[in-house]
Amino acid sequence: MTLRPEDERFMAEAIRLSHRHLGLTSTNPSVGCLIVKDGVILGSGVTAIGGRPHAEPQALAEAGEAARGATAYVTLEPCSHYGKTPPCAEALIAYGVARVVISVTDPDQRVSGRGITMLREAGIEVDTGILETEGRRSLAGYLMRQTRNRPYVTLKLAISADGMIGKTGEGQIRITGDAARAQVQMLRAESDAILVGIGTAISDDPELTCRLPGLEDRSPLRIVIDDELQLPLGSKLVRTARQYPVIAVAGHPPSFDDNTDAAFLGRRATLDAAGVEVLQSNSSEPGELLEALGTRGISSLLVEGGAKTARRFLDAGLVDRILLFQGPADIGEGGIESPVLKSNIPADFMHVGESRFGDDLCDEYERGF
Ligand code: AOF
Ligand code: ZN
Repeated sequence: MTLRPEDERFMAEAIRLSHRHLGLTSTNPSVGCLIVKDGVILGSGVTAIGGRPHAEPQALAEAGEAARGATAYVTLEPCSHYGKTPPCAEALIAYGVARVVISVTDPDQRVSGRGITMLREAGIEVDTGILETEGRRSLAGYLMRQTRNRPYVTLKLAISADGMIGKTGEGQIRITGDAARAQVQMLRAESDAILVGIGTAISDDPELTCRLPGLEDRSPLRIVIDDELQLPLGSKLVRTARQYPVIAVAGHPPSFDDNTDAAFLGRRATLDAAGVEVLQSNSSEPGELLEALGTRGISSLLVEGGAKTARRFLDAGLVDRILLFQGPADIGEGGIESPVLKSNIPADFMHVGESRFGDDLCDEYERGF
């Protein structure tokens, strides 16, 4: 491995670029690629919305003839398979790139080292593992789905200064300010799906869309854990279901179709008619639901509460990242205690970030995988 001083700088730039299409390329990862010669970026590409074209051919096309002898920085190992597009490794060879710098190797069985081998066999110098931690973070959803057939799960909680996530009987209350709320909307845009429990769906009547100007179409698939199918027809979720898809997860096993429970079947038919998809999954096993979501191509899931739902995922060991937003005010009497606080984050999580949004703080914790 012969690293150059500028390698990390350009890889960081390629990773930043890949963020542009996070949540928009599933089941493909959002990959960033730069073509660089003599310290100058000649071409850049990010996996297109919908997953194709891949990043490399776009960056190469932009660089054109000048790509000959250049270095390509790619956040994921270039593909080696004839999928819906020809292999990116072949394109890099054809354009005459001299060196390829990769952050993360691709676990896809069709690639998995073969992309690197193809490049090396063509005489191209290849270096891997550059900014690997950051690269893996940017590809977390893709990597999790590829290796464990489930989405990468981020638990987001907004807590008051005294550690509460709400107040009994008061629905949505303001805990954090506008800047933190905008950040949460951005997280929604970057996620394939978002999930809440029925308690939150009823008490808060959330819409769970991304309402940032210009990013409305990046709203994630909205999922409610709704064991008995109590989601009200008048809720914002149901009323917007035809525009932004909603799944209600009933707590019965997939085989359940018991004609004796006519009330349940009636609610199922009513929700279905309102445009809400009903998915039946054993409610005591969040892993079963995650597997079903992984199979559908969902790579990243944002869990937004409430306390019971958060606990279900935490207890099952199915949270990969925790984002703890903390507002400056107390809630006091009647507060609903947060399932996690800074003081009792599970031991297998590492504190990896701390940011400020107006008067609010956001701490980020990650579990390696
Ligand atoms: C790259 N560059 O920008 C991306 C890659 O269905 P296909 O044919 O598009 O192939 C999907 C696979 O391609 C995916 O599982 C991953 O291995 C790779 N994604 N590869 O060289 C890219 N998005
Ligand atoms: Zn490719």
